[in-house]
Amino acid sequence: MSFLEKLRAVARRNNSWLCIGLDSEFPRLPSFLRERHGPSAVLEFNRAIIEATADLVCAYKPNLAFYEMLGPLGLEILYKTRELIPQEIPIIADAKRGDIENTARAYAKALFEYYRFDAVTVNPLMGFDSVAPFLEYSEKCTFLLVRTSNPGARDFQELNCDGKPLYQHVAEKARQWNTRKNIGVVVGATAPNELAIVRRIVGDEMPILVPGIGAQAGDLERAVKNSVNAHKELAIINVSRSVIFASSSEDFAHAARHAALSLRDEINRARA
Ligand code: NUP
Repeated sequence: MSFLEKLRAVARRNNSWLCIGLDSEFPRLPSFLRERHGPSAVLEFNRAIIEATADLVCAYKPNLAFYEMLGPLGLEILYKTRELIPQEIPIIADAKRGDIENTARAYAKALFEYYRFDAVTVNPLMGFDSVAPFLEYSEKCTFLLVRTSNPGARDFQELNCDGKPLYQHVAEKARQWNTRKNIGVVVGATAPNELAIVRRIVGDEMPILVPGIGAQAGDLERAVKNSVNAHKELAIINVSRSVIFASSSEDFAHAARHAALSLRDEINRARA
């Protein structure tokens, strides 16, 4: 089953285009969990968040940084978290890889074969040969950073190159390179105009991963309207901190569910 088939099946079943970012930064976890479990609290936290939200999402997206920061234990927790997520829900590894061809091949092997993630994020700055090893996995999806959500996105991505901003060239390459139908793009919710432009460039069959709602203050309604395709789908709206850290007390999982539920419904209202 391809990533797109898996994504659409879960999105339909859960009536959701919300992706929860499992950016479970140890120091931000509820103190009672940290005191009880030490660094392993990250796994217990993820378990509770996943159990409370698995019927409300179209995907989960752990950012590897929050696991790598704990050393080998963090990587073990990442692996175990992968096993806590019901098999039918796609997992996007936010890793932002990008390197020369043989190194990229090793990155792809690690993320797709060892961890068995369904999708990864890749920084395409180094060009086609740095992306190609990921694309050989036709059932997986490779999300290319096109226009990121952070303020520094303007430093390079909006530079005028041959009459248009660099991010538009990247979106065009994403479309050209998509011969196996396994590419997605990342565009921040904080850039709603650029989202609409990128959707026009990549067409209706490519998923757009949209981070920047909540803590980064992107406008949810505009982001959704501008990123969905003609069938009002394939916009994966990621929210991390404002869902998983909705409460820092004993009720944290319940609070995360409550936040996820209202985001899911808000996304659906914007799609309608
Ligand atoms: O442009 C991007 N912006 C962004 O925030 C591309 C990303 N991959 N991200 C990631 O999305 C970021 O690293 C974090 O994992 C998540 C956003 O988290 P939050 O702002 O919802 O907490």
